[in-house]
Amino acid sequence: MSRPLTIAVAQSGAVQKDDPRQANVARLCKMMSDAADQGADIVVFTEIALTTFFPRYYAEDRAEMDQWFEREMPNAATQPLFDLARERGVGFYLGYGELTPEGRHFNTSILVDKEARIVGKYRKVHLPGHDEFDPDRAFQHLEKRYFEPGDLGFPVWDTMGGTMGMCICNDRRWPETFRVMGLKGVELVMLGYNTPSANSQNDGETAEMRKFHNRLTLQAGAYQNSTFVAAAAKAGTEDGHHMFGESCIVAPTGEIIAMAKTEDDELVIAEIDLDDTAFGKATVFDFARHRRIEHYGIISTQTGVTKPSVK
Ligand code: ING
Repeated sequence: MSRPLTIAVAQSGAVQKDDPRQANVARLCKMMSDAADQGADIVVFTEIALTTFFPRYYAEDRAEMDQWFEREMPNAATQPLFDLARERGVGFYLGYGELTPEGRHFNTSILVDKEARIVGKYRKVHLPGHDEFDPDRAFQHLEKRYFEPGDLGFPVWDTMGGTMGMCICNDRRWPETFRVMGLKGVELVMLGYNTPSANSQNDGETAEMRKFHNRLTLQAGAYQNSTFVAAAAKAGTEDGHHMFGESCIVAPTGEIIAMAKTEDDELVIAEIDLDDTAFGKATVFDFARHRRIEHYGIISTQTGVTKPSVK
């Protein structure tokens, strides 16, 4: 018995501030069409795939940034992507800025099935950066200013032949992200990321170190929860700000089985077997047999560090 699935990670090259959404969606449609030609079942697009990474810009009036958000999904700009997905019978993950009818702002991703139905929504839980202009930083990273923390938790869905979950960018740096989905039996975690090559607070940190941390977090999340991970970068230079690529697909063993070679729009495709997640879940990461939750309490009851009082 096997459950083959062809995953296409669709890395995006740079999206400039003045690039119209329609042009950006046309690029995504081109990649979806090429992926479908190569037999893809699911295409994984990136975080904030429809626009430039706008949290790098400070606006005193937050309402000025609403131009970067989608008020409904699909909408006029993204309908062609949904139409193509239905026509080609391809599911997809798409990251974008969500502005709800109640006026709430989230860094959101959706999971769309092969009939172009939105089967799942995720809202980024771990927001990096800061909420006020920080003159000490080489550049701003204002996700805490423009988004609320996600309010949907880390759901997973049984769809397209497997148990699928989503996260977004900084979420991958927190093991809780993968473990919560692992405790729900996730077999494929899809995510997008927009990660600057430079550290705005530490110019000694190299791009190589930040690429290492990207691989480390994805490989650890995959291995420690015996799940596939498919991660799509927004890469290249946007308005002078470089973001690294290295979009990749990671096996439940933690091995990277495919990786992007460029910093442009690029498909990273792998034919996987979701049954390959079973051995790890039944042996080394058989959670029911091995975990000792009586010792884990503070992971979910304590936010920051409390040092033990000296005895
Ligand atoms: N970007 C970065 C990320 O988590 C970051 C921000 C980079 C935080 C490096 C910490 C270290 O990959 C987004 N969009 O979260």
